[in-house]
Amino acid sequence: SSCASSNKERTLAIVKPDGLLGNYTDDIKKTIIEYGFSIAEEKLVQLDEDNVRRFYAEHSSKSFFSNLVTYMTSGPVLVMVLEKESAIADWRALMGPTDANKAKATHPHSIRAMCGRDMEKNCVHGSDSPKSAQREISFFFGEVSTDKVTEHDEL
Ligand code: RTP
Ligand code: MG
Repeated sequence: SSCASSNKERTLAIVKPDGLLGNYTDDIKKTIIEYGFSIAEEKLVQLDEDNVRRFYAEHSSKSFFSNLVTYMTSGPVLVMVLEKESAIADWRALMGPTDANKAKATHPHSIRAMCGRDMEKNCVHGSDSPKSAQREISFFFGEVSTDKVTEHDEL
């Protein structure tokens, strides 16, 4: 109907380096489509340290931060804007809990159960609120910050 698009919400999803290198991208995308999301934007990028420090700035004081920077710069990532009604909450639910071991135990059909490994290597990211989604989408697809991210053309 003519009003359908007004209910749609956008969220930022990332297939992290372990997901990409483990060849889970096709299965993840299939699941995304099955669950009714559309992929509005996508690009493959190689993040550098500065990109990750800014993207995950909320975690800068955490003990795991330097490991997170190493992990997220270890290979290319696939960044996507997903669109549907309740996209933010629904994508978080589809990813499953942060700890992939917990995901395997309690959310066996989640994406992190499928391709994650532990508390850190959990193969996907999702925005956690409307405010985060807006910030993260413009981080990767806004006119100002996009050129700070090097496009990875070969994969
Ligand atoms: P994300 O932001 O990537 O979607 O993950 P999340 O909301 O489920 O989890 P968050 O608390 O925001 O943590 C961000 C990412 O940091 C890594 N992490 N490592 N070793 C650890 O204790 C630890 N805790 C978090 C994970 O890669 C997590 O997704
Ligand atoms: Mg988070």
